[in-house]
Amino acid sequence: MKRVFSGIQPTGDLHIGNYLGAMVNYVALGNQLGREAIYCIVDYHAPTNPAAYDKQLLAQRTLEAALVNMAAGLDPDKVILFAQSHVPEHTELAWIFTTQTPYGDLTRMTQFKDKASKLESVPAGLLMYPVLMAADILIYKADTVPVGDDQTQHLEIAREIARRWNLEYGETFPEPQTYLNQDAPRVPGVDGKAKMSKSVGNTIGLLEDEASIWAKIRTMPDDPARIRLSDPGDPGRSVVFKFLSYFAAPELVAVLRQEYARRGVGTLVVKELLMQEMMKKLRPIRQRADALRANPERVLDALEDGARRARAIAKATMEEVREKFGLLPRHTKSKA
Ligand code: AQP
Repeated sequence: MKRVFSGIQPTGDLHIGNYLGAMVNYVALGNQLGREAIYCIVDYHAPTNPAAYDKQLLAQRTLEAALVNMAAGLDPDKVILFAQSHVPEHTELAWIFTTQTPYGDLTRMTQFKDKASKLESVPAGLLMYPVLMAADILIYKADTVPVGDDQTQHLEIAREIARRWNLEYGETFPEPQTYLNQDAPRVPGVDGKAKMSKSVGNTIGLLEDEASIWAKIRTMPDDPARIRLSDPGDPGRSVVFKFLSYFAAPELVAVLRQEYARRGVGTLVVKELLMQEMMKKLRPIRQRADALRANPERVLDALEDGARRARAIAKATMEEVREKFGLLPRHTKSKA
């Protein structure tokens, strides 16, 4: 059976970067026959970045992340959805992998260097993040991992960990492949520069208030090639057009590009259309989120059922791993 796995952090409000880069593919792969899809709210990853972790909010955010994924189309009858901490085998496997992973492989990770450079005191967990991520994936022997391209380097390390293990302890894990949304592998922030990230504060939240979204779109940087209205402009350099291409039909984008090039429309019109097209996609998600919020038991039940199903797979892998790793099996007391 082919297996898909991915995780999403409960570190704040999910944004359209998470949605386009990863969640859209969670749903698409979850609907494919012949694949088992496993998705996890990775609550043990959240405290690795002290700037994004809040013990008062962690449980609520974990529930909310599951709720938003269900509102975005994840069907817990078709996929396994659960909270990472409900399947403790993830951290057990992560420890075994930690003992087998060279320190230098972890210190060269771009995300580690980036995040660590902003902290006064760097938790060891931030360094170990990719090892826990490898354990999250490999404990299910998953071969396909839908993520944004910011995770490409972490997937390389997961493959290396699998390869090293298979060589040393015998064939156990597949080498998991990154599965990108080719149309939106890295969604830029509303500033048009850095990747859209919760920690940078350049996001559009999936459930954000419409007035607040419009305020962000209205003030998005304009096309740098159109300083004066008479300038021809270049939609290829315009972040507004980029966002439009995520949400509008390609025919509409093509017509608008032509109109824009012959100066028939200005950026404000494109921004208004972007708002309109984006809300067409986001409104149904909000409606489903409201319905789930009125009935949180549905989300809690889905997580409970998901953890039970995930744990059955994780336990079987750990039995195999413990034996291959050479640990003393637990002894069953004889009755005599
Ligand atoms: N801007 C993005 N474009 C495409 N994909 C993205 N992802 C995140 N941002 C973008 C993908 O979303 C999935 C879940 O991400 P995460 O929970 O690991 O959070 P993150 O990558 O840490 O998201 P942020 O907002 O960037 O958080 P901070 O600021 O804390 O680092 C992943 O598959 C990710 O690739």
